[in-house]
Amino acid sequence: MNVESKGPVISKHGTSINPKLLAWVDEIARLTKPDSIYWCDGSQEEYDSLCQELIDAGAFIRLNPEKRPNSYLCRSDPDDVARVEDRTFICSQSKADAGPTNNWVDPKEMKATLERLYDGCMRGRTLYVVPFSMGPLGSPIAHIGIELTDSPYVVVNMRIMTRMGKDVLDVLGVDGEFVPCVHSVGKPLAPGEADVAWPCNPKNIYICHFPESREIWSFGSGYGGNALLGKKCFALRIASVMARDEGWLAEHMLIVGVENPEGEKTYVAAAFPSACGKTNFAMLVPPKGFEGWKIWTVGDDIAWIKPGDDGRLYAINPEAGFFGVAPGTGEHTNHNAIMSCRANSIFTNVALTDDGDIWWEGLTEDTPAHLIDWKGRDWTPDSETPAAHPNSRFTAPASQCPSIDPDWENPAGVPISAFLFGGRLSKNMPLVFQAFNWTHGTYMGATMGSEATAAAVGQAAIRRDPMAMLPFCGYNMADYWSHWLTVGGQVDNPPPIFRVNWFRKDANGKFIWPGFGDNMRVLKWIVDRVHGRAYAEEGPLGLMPRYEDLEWNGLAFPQDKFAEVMSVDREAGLVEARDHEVHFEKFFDRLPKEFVCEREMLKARLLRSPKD
Ligand code: O2Y
Ligand code: MN
Repeated sequence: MNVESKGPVISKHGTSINPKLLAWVDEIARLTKPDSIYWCDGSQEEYDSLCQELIDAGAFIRLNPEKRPNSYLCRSDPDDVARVEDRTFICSQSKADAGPTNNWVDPKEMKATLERLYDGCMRGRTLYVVPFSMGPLGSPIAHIGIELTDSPYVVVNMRIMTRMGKDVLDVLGVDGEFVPCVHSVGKPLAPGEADVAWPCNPKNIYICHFPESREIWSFGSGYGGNALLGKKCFALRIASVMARDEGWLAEHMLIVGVENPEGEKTYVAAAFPSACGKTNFAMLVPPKGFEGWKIWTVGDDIAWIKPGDDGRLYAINPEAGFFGVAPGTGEHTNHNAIMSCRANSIFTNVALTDDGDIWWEGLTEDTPAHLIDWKGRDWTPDSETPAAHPNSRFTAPASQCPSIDPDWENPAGVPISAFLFGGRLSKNMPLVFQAFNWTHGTYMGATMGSEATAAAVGQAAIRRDPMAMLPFCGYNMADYWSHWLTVGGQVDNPPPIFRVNWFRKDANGKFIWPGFGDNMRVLKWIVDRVHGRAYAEEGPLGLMPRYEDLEWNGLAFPQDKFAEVMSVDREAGLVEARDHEVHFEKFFDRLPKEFVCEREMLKARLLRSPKD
């Protein structure tokens, strides 16, 4: 193995003096047999040099610097375009600890499979050592990971998505702890074999997590959450296990600060399943009638939340960038996201314009007359396939977001005053209500559902996605709910929990609520509840605002429409409550006993006539 032949700057072991790290890199290099090893320092020069290498390899296209400075387009293999949940494994010692919602494989068996797969898998390639911090460097809430990868695409994306480079090794020191993350595209090169632009091994993908040893091993995919191991693999699956063991929460939540005209700021964390406008909500622009209000973005996807000494919960965004879904993101729908990727960004699987910029469905009102689509083919508005892949992405520095919160890198985190759970439900679920208490709120999160694709005409299929963590909880989901109950009991005054639903439809199938910026009206009521300034009346599902409790300045939204978007159908509610039983069945005796009580109380409230 040659340690000094490839890469822009080669050093044998970077600046690390951590014997555990040095021994582990050595062990993985012996197994994977790369041609060279390169320790990333995280500098701009290194980033530029790797991007140039990716251009030379045909993987990157430099975008027009006048339109999109220091930015690149990348096209993945068409068979490697998204996270693969059916190839994601939780390899805990006991199957019951992974729980009924995770794919489980015995850790010894999986290690044997991985050793076979990884043996020589980096031949002909460079092994990059990527030290990264999830969270501001040195923050007491942050944690360090080291990713060993044979993908330069991963390295440059990790530099945007995390705090990456030699500063991390300084914080790690001689005996600091790190989460070891091994990644390979799974495509070794024989001597003299020419590489492809996007090497991968899509028929042999394994995204493996070992909760007890806190290790991540990913093989076969170079894309997104499969390969940028700081994100879903570390910050959610492994971190959820760390959080359980250490008394904190690792959540699939955005974090926003709501500032009113008096300058009072209230931080809120919110969980939404995919396709519910999570990024738009994280970067919300207040509507007409909310002059003087401001929404500040702390994070768009993940929150690490720890109890502080003052009995409150404090959150950081462990990431440093956005890996945002491109289609549907436009100037009118999300100005802040568009500004975030105006420069210094990487675009994966979007279309290329004739003047060297990027385009995707929903970016502009007018569709360009000609494009090169995400597969590199000529495209016109008459083409039958979309120009950008539906899961195409922009990787952009969070610091470029105009609404980024001044405290987004505060090592102490920001105090969380409310939790929101959302979902996409066209029927029965009101626009907003508040849980009666923490246990009830945890139950609301645990039973959260969202409509996926229509299973049949007029019939929506509801996928239960507790706390939007279904694919991301690294252990038994029922134990995770118990952990939520425990954390709630550990803080002085656990924040109130709210349920929101922007997607209710009327009898004609039209959305009742305008959504987007007008979600601010709901957020204001939530903030006012936090501060004891707003009224709520008791309903069967929770505490609900009346029409007069929301701010309507700037929006003509009649009272009868509000009644429709807030209505509770008691019969449908009972059907739903019975379905909670089905949802919980598979968790057997691990289900928190409190949930049985919550379900019975929900049924009792629904059965009681409003006049009783
Ligand atoms: O397909 C991928 O690998 C990206 S998935 C993703 C990216 C950013 C934020 N959230 C998600 C998600 O699946 O929740
Ligand atoms: Mn996500």
